[in-house]
Amino acid sequence: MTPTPYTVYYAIDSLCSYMLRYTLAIRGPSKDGREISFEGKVVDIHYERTQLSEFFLLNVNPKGQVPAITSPALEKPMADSLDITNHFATMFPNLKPAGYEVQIDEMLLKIHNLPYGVLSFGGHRAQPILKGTMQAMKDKLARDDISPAYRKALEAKLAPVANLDFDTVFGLEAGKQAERVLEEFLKHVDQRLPSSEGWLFDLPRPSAADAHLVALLARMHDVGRGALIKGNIRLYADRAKGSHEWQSVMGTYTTTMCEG
Ligand SMILES: N[C@@H](CCC(=O)N[C@@H](CS)C(=O)NCC(=O)O)C(=O)O
Repeated sequence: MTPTPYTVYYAIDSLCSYMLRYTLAIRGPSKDGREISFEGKVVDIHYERTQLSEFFLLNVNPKGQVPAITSPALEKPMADSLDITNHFATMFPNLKPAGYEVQIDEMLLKIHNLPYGVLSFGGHRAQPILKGTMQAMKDKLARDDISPAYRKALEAKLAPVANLDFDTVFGLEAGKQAERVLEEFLKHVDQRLPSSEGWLFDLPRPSAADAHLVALLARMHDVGRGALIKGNIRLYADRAKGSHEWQSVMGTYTTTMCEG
């Protein structure tokens, strides 16, 4: 049977992209023997900013964010690492083994409700990069040779951040507050980890919850917040990062453009 083809738009310095790509790497066998194939397309979100291109905004993700997927099997492109993970979880049972769906969904939601943007960029020199993205949108909008549809898409992307006070939102105080939230979350995680080998909820194989969690822990390490990851969680993260699936996703990269 021909595998169903998917195109995965991702960035090499995007946490949510790593969450999705590691999910795909650990997906295991499909429910019905149908395989899928992937073509990866790198989107440079912080320097070239191709997520702001007319093609990407109008044909892939109007939010101008990665990850996103397209496929002849989908009615329309799909964005958001969690939605995409849930899509693949219906095809690959290892991502949400029977009987563990509620716990895995709860963990995934907790991860995605964390202030991981502030944890990644808070008080950090990545702020100029984010400000640069905003300026790039303004520069494109200042041109008079862009199509009305592209203009509308850029305006919609700019609107939620146009008045953002970056220095407060990503400031030192916000970073400290976000660290407290992360510490509470890590206590929750600690209670759901096995004491030695194994994965969340004592499962024998990583689930989607592990995929998103390991990527988050790697990002925290890479932005210099590794000291918050201690004891059993640190051992778990190191075990996962030693796996060939994680290494097949990471290659020689780290999860961020920041030097922690
Ligand atoms: N909730 C989304 C968040 C996606 C997101 O924030 N993507 C970031 C990279 S991690 C992005 O594309 N940023 C570029 C931009 O917003 O211009 C998900 O889980 O996929």
